[in-house]
Amino acid sequence: MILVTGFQGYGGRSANPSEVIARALDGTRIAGTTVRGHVLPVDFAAMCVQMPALIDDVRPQVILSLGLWPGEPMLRIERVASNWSWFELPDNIGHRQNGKVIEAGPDGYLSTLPADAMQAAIRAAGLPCRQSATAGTYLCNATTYVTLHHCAGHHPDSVAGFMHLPYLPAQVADLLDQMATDSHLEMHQRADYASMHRDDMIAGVLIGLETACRESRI
Ligand code: PCA
Repeated sequence: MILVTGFQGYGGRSANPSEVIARALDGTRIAGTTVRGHVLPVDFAAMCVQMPALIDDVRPQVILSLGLWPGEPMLRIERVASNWSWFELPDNIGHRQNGKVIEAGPDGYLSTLPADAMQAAIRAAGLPCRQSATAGTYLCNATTYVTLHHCAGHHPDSVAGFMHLPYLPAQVADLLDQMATDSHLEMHQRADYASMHRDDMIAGVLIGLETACRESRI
């Protein structure tokens, strides 16, 4: 099995591209293996319980979690999860996790996905993709950390990691309208207008997963 997770909307946004992509991929077959798409709540405490339980239940060989990074212009494969949370925004139940993700955990984990090969394959298909050395300090980093910590202790043969996604184009169209209505900032003062079409995100994620399966001999 392959596990793909996305998140609900958060920070006042009704949609999250990662939810759209996780739902779209649910049931897809890759390399003879079925994809299970699951949407996680934007809730630190619930994620800390649900993610390990989901991994124990699905027993996936490949785990790719997805989330929105507002303003990111391309698919962004995360290399590192750190044991540090600094929630600038409360999660959807109003909690701000400021401190360690797991109190007794190590300082960080490196993604076990074949990031170089995934990036090369996605780019070869004509889709923009890069790697990053920080998944931030919000829930996406915490989810990656919890996943890698759980796999290290209980599922050492699974490969796991995270990919951040840009906004969907319709979200940026709404932002532009909202900005024009609010008239608080000039357009050049914001840097979160990049977007990518849903079909391109799906194509890129599928290529990434195919590559991860091939490299893991699945
Ligand atoms: N992005 C947030 C959390 C949920 C999401 O989609 C993040 O980057 O941490």
